[in-house]
Amino acid sequence: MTTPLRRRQVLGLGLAGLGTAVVGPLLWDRVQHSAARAQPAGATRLGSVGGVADLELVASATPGRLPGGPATLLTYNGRSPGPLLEVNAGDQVRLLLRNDLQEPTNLHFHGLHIPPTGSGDNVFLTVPPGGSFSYEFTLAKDHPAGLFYVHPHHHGHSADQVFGGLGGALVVRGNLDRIPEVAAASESVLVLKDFASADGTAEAGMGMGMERMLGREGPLLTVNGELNPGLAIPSGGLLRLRLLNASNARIYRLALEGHRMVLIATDGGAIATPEALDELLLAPGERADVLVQGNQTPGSYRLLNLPYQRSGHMGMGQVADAPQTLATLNYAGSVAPLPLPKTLIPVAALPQPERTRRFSLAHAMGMGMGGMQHGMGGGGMGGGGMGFVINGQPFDPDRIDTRVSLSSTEDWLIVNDDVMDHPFHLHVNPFQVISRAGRPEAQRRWKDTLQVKAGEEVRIRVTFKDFTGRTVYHCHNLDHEDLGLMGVLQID
Ligand SMILES: [Cu+2]
Repeated sequence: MTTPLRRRQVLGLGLAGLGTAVVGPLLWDRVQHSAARAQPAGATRLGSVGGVADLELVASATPGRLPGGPATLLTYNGRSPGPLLEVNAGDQVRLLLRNDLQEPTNLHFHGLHIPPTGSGDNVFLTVPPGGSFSYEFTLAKDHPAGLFYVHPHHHGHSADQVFGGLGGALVVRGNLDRIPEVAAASESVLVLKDFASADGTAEAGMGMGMERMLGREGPLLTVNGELNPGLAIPSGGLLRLRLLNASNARIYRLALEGHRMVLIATDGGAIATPEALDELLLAPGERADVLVQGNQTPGSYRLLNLPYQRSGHMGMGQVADAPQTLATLNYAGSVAPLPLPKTLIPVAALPQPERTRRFSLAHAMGMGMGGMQHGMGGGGMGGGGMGFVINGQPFDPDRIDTRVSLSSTEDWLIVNDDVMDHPFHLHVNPFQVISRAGRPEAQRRWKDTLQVKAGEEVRIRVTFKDFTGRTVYHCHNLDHEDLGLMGVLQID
């Protein structure tokens, strides 16, 4: 997964000349853990063998280095991002999580269609400090192939732990990978994540309460833990970039100099027809799979993060006014031109909804401490009792907010009644966007995380398939989630 650095660029944030700007590779040698399992310590990639994935992730605070000095990073197996996990549809997955942190944690299998209960995608579990838990589930044989996201989801700690470095990509291989043109492409998984600088600065000049209210962004923009890694493409070649926004709150607006990005999958699902894009917006938790053709004059081209103003910033915090370089695409060699696929995988229309529900996302001032205890978590927030609510209520793990029937289909109106953007995420079942601000979506696509801008209203449709149990929906700006923007869904 990690591409050798061709050229390092230190971001224009007063960090020039501070030397190595690498998070992941530096941590490679620092892994001290040796498990009884057949995994090389410090491996960048862990996969399944013979239909069984036997995986282990150790969450710990690891000494590392960021531009500006030494820093403590939160890592899986000594790495941030954690090792790339690679499994096949139909695999039996056993994943032992060991918690070497000083606080509770757990795992969420973001985007996977697996049970939300027991040892599945159960975010109500607590793995205490020094404890461990074995997540065990089987992926259906027809589970969508795609890019998924493993990250901590312990309410009150999610944002701190993701912002500190915990998270990693999970690839499920399947039908999309067998399309000949897609199979012929070379592939890079790019985990996009911003870090606070070594002195802990997220957004300079703002109190912690305000940072958390907006959602913390860091000034160091990394790809697979590196600043400006190189990506190689031959003339005529096809490169499949699998993009994951693993940031706490940062929304990326991506563009590749001189090239269009040809979208083939959104979140965890292929689309029906490839779609050429000049730029791509990726909110936290969102993924996109794009093909890039090596059809330009050989040279170097930057993968850029274009300026994006999150709603509600009102001039506060860092909003870059110039494109920032994330990675560099370098031409090397040539091959006979590889074609783009013409069609991908049909996305069937969901049945007509049996009912429509409305979810209003907002913030609330001056909430009583009793009501906000769950929302505040361990982080504290200052700002005089400000939190976030869905339909007027902050998260309470002991309250069921929404009850649905197994196999039923519903439309959900996600209404952002706030002044901030709120990327909406539903666990376990993917959804389709029906309309945005009353305008129908051009192409059906599978989503599990969706940017909903301030003031916007989006209609999504979801069928609650296969699994009963309790799960959640929430804002994937994880500071907002920890501050209460989450609801409990019971599927009966
Ligand atoms: Cu939010």
